[in-house]
Amino acid sequence: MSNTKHKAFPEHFLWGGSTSAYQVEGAWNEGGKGPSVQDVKQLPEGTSDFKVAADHYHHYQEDVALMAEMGFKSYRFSIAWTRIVPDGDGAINEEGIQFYQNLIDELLKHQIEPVVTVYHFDLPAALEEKGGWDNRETIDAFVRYCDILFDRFGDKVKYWQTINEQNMMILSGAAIGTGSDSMQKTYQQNHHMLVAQAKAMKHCHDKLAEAKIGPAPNISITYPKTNKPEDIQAAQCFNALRNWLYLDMAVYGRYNHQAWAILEANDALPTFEPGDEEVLKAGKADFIAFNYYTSGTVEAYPVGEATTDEKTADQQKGQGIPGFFRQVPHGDLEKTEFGWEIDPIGLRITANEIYSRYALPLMITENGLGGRDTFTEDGKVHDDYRIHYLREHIEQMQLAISDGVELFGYHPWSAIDLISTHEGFRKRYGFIYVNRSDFDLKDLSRIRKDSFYWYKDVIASNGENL
Ligand code: BGP
Repeated sequence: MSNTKHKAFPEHFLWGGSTSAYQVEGAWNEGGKGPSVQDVKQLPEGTSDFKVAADHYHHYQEDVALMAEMGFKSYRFSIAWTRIVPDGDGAINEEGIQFYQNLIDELLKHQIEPVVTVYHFDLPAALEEKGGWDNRETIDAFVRYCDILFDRFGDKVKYWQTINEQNMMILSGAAIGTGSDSMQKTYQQNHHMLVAQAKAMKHCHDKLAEAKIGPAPNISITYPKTNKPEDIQAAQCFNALRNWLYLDMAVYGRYNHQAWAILEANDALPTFEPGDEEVLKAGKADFIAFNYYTSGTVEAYPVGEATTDEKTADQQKGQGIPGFFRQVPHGDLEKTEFGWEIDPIGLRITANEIYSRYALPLMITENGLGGRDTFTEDGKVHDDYRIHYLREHIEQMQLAISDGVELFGYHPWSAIDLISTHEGFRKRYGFIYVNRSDFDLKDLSRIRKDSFYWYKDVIASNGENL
């Protein structure tokens, strides 16, 4: 039990919710949109595709009205690169620009602050065909796309995030539909994304004096399995590779030394082109957005020892590099029905750790519980398990604030039901139920879950009534 003196949430705390374009919008080939890697990827059998999703593209006004009813102060969503530039680096699609103008205007009409992610797993398929992030030309295409967004939406959008969960794209490409088989190639792609991000942050600052921009990685503290020094050292390594590599770069413009050593030992060092070092140094984050679902646990992984990892395409499990670390179950934590460990205190620890290292304001851009919700005969969705999960995380968030962490926003995943990265529509996260299943689109009507009413009260009381 913590003895910390509770402080209230700051007066203008951004209570909101989160989504991403390809998981919520649908209309995958409408309005001039080009295909993204998510539209063309091979899906595991029995999993729905992203073509209709929650059909937010056609329901955005109704959805924003529901967010307003919950009292959202902010909404974190992503813009689909392929709506703005359908082939990634060619002509601008004015219809796509118009869609986001309408969405942003709708939000502002309800006094909801737009928090925009530029790129959330949905690289244009046309760029992937030209080598994707292997190809340095993708850096230029990304920066041009960002410039278009800054020019067109910069008068209305203050908060920007560059790349959602770049660390998960690199570590768990199989779950997300990104990445490559070779470790060196993967970290070369990573390097190109880091260069692209640094350039985008610089352009944002040059163009928009008032804007704030930062990265949006998934940051979770990793625990050692035991207090043996070998396990503690393994945890330090995984934290470096999974977490600090991305934040050291976004804040200090340099590679984390331990992450670099791990890459070196695995012949996976990225090649720098002349000028990269200066570019990386010049890109400065104004704040850190991070996604947190659970913590991780690792143990030492002696070279030559047979692997015991769970082989899985799930972004929260199964990481291991011989000689450094291997991920193992925590052992004492409860799990969601999809097998993700639940660790609210880990959120407080993570927030404190980030703030100690970087001393920048923090915003939580994802946190939530995926479950198979049931639409019951009384026309409701009784998702008390979600309320329980969110309540415990909000309590820890408040404790982190009481510890002195500058935390200014919370955006649970997800504002509304949408398609999971690799588990289809059956794994739901929203406050708003969308009436469809994996393969039956039904009427796509919106139903307020029990968590909707609960969160409304949390927001109205600025976090007092949990
Ligand atoms: C994060 C992603 C989201 C999202 C969420 C839940 O990794 O940024 O896009 O979907 O995790 O994951 P999943 O859908 O796999 O349950």
